[in-house]
Amino acid sequence: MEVIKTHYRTCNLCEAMCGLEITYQDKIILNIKGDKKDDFSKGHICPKAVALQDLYHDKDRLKTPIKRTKNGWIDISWEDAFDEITENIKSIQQKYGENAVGSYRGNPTVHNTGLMLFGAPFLQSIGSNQKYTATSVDQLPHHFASLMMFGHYLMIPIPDVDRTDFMIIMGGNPAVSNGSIMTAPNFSNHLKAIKKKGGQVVVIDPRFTETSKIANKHHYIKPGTDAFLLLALIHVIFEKDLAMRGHLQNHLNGWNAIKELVKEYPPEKISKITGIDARDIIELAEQFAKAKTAVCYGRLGLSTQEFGGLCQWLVNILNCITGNLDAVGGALFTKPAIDIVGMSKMTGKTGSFNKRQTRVHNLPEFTGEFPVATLADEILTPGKDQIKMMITIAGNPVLSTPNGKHLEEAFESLEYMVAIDIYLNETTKHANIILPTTTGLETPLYDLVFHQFAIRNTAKYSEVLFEKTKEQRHDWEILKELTMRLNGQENPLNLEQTLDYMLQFSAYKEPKLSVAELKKHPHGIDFGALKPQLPERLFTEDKKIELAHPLFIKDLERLNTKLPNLEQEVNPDFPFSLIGRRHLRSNNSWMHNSKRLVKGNERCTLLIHSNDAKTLNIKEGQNVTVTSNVGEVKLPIEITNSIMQGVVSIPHGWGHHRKGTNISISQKNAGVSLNDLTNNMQLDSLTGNADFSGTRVKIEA
Ligand SMILES: Nc1nc2c(c(=O)[nH]1)N[C@H]1C(S)=C(S)[C@@H](COP(=O)(O)OP(=O)(O)OC[C@H]3O[C@@H](n4cnc5c(=O)[nH]c(N)nc54)[C@H](O)[C@@H]3O)O[C@H]1N2
Ligand SMILES: Nc1nc2c(c(=O)[nH]1)N[C@H]1C(S)=C(S)[C@@H](COP(=O)(O)OP(=O)(O)OC[C@H]3O[C@@H](n4cnc5c(=O)[nH]c(N)nc54)[C@H](O)[C@@H]3O)O[C@H]1N2
Ligand code: SF4
Ligand SMILES: [Mo]
Repeated sequence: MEVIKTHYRTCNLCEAMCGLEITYQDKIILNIKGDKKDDFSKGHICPKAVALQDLYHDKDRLKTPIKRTKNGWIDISWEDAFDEITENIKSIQQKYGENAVGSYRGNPTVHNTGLMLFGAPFLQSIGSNQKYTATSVDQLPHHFASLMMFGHYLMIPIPDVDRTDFMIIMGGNPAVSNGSIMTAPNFSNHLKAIKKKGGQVVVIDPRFTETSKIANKHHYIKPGTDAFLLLALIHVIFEKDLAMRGHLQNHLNGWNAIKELVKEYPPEKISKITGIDARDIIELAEQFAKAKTAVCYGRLGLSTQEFGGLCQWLVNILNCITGNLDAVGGALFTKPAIDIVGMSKMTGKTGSFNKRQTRVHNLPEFTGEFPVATLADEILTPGKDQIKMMITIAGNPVLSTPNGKHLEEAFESLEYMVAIDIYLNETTKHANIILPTTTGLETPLYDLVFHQFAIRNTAKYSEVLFEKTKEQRHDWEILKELTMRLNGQENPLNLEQTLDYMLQFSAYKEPKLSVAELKKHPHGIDFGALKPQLPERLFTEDKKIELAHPLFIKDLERLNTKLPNLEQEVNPDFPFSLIGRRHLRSNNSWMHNSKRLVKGNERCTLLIHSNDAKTLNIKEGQNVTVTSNVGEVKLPIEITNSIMQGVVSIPHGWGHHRKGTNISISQKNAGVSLNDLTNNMQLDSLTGNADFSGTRVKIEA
């Protein structure tokens, strides 16, 4: 027997970047706990990190390539798999053109250094415009607002939670999600600290969430109406003469235009639309503007709605006109050791919008990708540039994109499909070949994205804990091999060498950074709190913040056309609004194969207000049918008083009952898929992001 050893690494499952301390012996994990010596996460972990061992030992996980045949799946060699895939890419492109090969990259991409570094060259070697990712069912509106206002799609302001006196949280539940586009491990503790020092936390959400429980105040809001609320808050701040230009006064374009246009949104008019009392709106605006420091943070629930682009723009405006943008205690920009934003000065990659449109629904490109809600129709609709082959990488769009059933049908119609994934699941079962990868404890990790979104400037490299077996491949090795076969050029750098190359541009010179140096700091390096960086960091041509970008002004017209509808109360065919939710022991759609994470009470339930349950005459635990204009699901109800009347909620990421998968524990805890109800035609037409919060349903016993 080996001696007991300890390994330190960062958890790769969500955005919090918690440091882990793992003790093990002979490839057996003895314990996974929080790394107290990691200054950033200070020993915090959640139950998902402990399940990393389940992922490592999971018998259902694929280790060698498999190929679908008439008689079921068979193992094939890596060599044969690479040959077959490259032949198919080439022949399909020869027959139908370059754009006939589509790709979708999912969320674990941004948690995987290899996929981050080797994904783009791979897609370049394919040369197709038909590129999709999970961004357009998630944070696209943040990128959109950043590109239009600051000139760079990754310049997203991060709440300075440790130094703020007042925080508004809209459409985010960081007490469960552990924070998103705001890497702050143990987020609940940061909130408690704001309260402890006499500050305030206000949550605005259609559900009284786990975060609301920690906050000082909660306001229920009707789903999809946040843009109106934000306009009213800004209205009050200007009307009461509480707006201030602050240190950015000489770097703001469009101040007066904003002041003028919000005149149309007095709280009295907005109150009925949002369901929030006018006095509460006024009070909130005043408190926010008068607080010494304050920050408004809007996350997933704010982005995945019909006016997600306007919402994220208005959040930035609210922070800016109260002097809290680029200010300590407000919203600040990061400068991590590998600074992708800073490096754009060399690469020129700052983001793009509407350079081309999708073929079927004429939707805009954003930074090289199209909105994934339109993917099924791009596959199913005949014509030039129709997608005939798909490559999915670390994604499960059948469960995670709107109208999953429609996408299943589309995948079935493809001539060829490849999935780079660890499981045979709801999406990958449609592939002809699945290329399995290492994951979690077997992979090296440098968080290229989450250091860029963290509340402090930090750097950390995690080495592999368990070396992969001879038959396994890392994601980056697979992509590198395929790229070489497609473009004929061998990339001379491996993963560590690529990171070394990037680290040499670090703004931090002490210590001199390299992968070797980072390995000497297994608990990470802290370069301090975020600092104001404007106007120098701006990427706009005139080095000014574009407050009143014409695209947003124009989109307000679209918002205004909604006013009469929203004032009308209920849609008789579909009287309920449907929203999603997350659980601490789920991670999107793919961690339900860990027994420890799915045990206990059924979690995939329909949350419904007690008064609504009474009206419908349905009882706790009873099965109901939920129907939208695209589909229906059956699931048990859970009665509560902590959701707005007229709103119901189904957690996202379930629906593992589909046949032909090999995820045995997930199948036993199947639940239903929220995205069998959401509509792929329902979008924020400004950004192309999916509109989940606008889903309307009816409920029958
Ligand atoms: N209605 C509704 N829909 C939603 C949401 C919602 O709140 N409501 N949330 C949205 C959000 S925020 C997101 S990010 C998306 C997520 O959407 P997706 O990214 O499409 O889905 P995931 O469930 O994250 O699936 C990840 C896939 O990657 C695989 N995988 C895991 N680790 C690795 C790895 O290391 N390498 C490789 N190659 N594969 C790996 C898993 O097996 C799984 O198949 O869903 C979105 N969809
Ligand atoms: N445990 C766990 N952690 C996760 C994940 C997970 O699946 N499980 N997923 C990770 C991923 S990929 C992401 S992107 C992040 C997301 O992290 P968060 O942004 O915190 O996302 P959610 O927890 O889905 O919270 C969204 C909130 O928006 C509310 N909401 C819905 N519609 C509206 C609306 O119209 N207006 C307002 N104001 N609120 C609305 C919902 O009630 C919900 O409370 O979490 C990450 N962390
Ligand atoms: S909060 Fe996120 S990063 Fe931290 S242990 Fe849990 S899953 Fe991992
Ligand atoms: Mo996400």
